[in-house]
Amino acid sequence: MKKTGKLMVILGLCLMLTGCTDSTQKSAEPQLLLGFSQLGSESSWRIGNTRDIEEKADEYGISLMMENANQKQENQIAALRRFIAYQVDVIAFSPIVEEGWDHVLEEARRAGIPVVLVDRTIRSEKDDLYVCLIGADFYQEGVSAAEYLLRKADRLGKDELHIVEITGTEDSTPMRQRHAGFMDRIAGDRRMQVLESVNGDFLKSRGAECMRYLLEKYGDEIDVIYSHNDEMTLGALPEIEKAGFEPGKDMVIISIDGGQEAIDILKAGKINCIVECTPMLGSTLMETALALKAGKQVKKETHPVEKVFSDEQDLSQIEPRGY
Ligand code: GZL
Repeated sequence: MKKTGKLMVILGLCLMLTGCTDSTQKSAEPQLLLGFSQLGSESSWRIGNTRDIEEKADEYGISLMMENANQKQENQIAALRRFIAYQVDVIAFSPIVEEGWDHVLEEARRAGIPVVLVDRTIRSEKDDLYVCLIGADFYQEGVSAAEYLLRKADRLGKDELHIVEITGTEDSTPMRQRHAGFMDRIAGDRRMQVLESVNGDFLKSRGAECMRYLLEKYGDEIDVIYSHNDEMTLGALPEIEKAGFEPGKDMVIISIDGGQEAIDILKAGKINCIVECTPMLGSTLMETALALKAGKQVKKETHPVEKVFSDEQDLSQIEPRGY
């Protein structure tokens, strides 16, 4: 074999080893630059949501600018302005609260950058500030929580159930709609007596504080705790036990999200019902961003299908949760 032939074989082998000849290699050029403002890291749900978005951006070959606002709206607004200045192809964000976005979203509209809402929505007089919403139907989650309680009340044969509610972040979409769905569904059922709603801001530490306050004020009068997310529920449970009560038995515990830690506690019988709220929104977000980049129409709202896990079922079949 001539020298040049040998040289070509060696070169080819080197290229193979470095993967430079890998025909399945992702395109060097990202298909799209996506700016995402994440509201914080307040819960396992949120951390799972961030991880899923990052993983799916990589999978779809999308260049992602991810900024964490650490629970502050002003940080989200600043991030959106940076994405506009950077002239990203698409902006996506999970608005921590529903109001206060008009100015910055007007700026995005004037810059010709489409905006996708992920997880939570906004309230505005204007209806052209964002292209679409990808996220749960929180009102239905509240309804599902209430429907579980109505079935539980039938099974318990109680004439009256005293309910305390630990709500998520004030003025956020999940807080407003999980409250409304639950209260609307129990309205008219004379057995259901709501003692008090307190704000736990979706945080574990605040869930514990709220539970201590409610136990000091109402004690064994409490029959039901309706908590807007697992993080606050995980904070509340030790306080219930410290006060000498058995969660899941002395008090009915209803939670929302469905992360692994809470599901394991549901299986142990200390939580009675968890309404699923999936954080796995990354694939839908990437497909939507690519469609927008290609000038295609997208659906105004996309709600993931969500389950209800409770002590009415065989819980051994629940798949690993991934968050
Ligand atoms: C719901 C999401 C909520 C979760 C909480 O989609 O916005 O925020 O239920 C999280 O765990 O903090």
